[in-house]
Amino acid sequence: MASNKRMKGVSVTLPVYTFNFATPLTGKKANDSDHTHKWTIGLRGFHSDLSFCIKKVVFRLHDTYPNPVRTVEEPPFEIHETGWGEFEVLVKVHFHPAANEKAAQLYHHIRLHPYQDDPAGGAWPKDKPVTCFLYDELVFNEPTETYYQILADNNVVGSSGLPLRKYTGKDYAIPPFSIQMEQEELDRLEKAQREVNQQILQLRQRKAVLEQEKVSGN
Ligand code: SLL
Repeated sequence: MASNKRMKGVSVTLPVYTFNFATPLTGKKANDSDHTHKWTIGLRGFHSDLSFCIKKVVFRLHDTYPNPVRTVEEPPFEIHETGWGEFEVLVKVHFHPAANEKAAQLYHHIRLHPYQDDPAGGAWPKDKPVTCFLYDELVFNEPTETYYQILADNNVVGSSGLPLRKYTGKDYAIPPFSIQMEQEELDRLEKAQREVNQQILQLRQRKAVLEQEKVSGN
């Protein structure tokens, strides 16, 4: 039954990511204009095309582009362009009316250049796309009953939807986000915390020794 009633105390999180891929333009196309790269920017979820919960995505490009506001009403929620410079894109996510939610705003900085060597240590191969992935979460606090049902029907409720393991294959278009990656980050934070605690302890001990020496006049 359709209901706009909100579910008190309920919060549903949908992991998503914005991405861009870029490759240098070569040959004839490169001479037609001052554009140096072709690129794609988009928004994706982890195991479905997101159209069950998103009505449209509006990408706001740099003002140097003709018609900088690009609206995509169907999946895949992505656009293809060419250009010469990097810039920040405002990605506005509009939900279905049943959600009764304001549009969410995400930001993605388009990367055209690798700024690093190939993981193997060599120069970045010319034909290898530069990729940039940004993890994000769409959080629905106290969703309407109708929208909650839509989210539940699409397995968003009760599971993060993230893959268990980090992708290690060769497909450049697949991001590394996973439970494993999250755990590795938590482990790094915990290790850093332990090290800081250890240093604090050592400094306290050193201070106590110094204070003791002062008192006893040594
Ligand atoms: C920069 N601050 O200077 C940035 C701006 C703008 C990129 C980058 C234009 C495409 C067109 C284009 O690539 N703009 O002329 O149609 O790097």
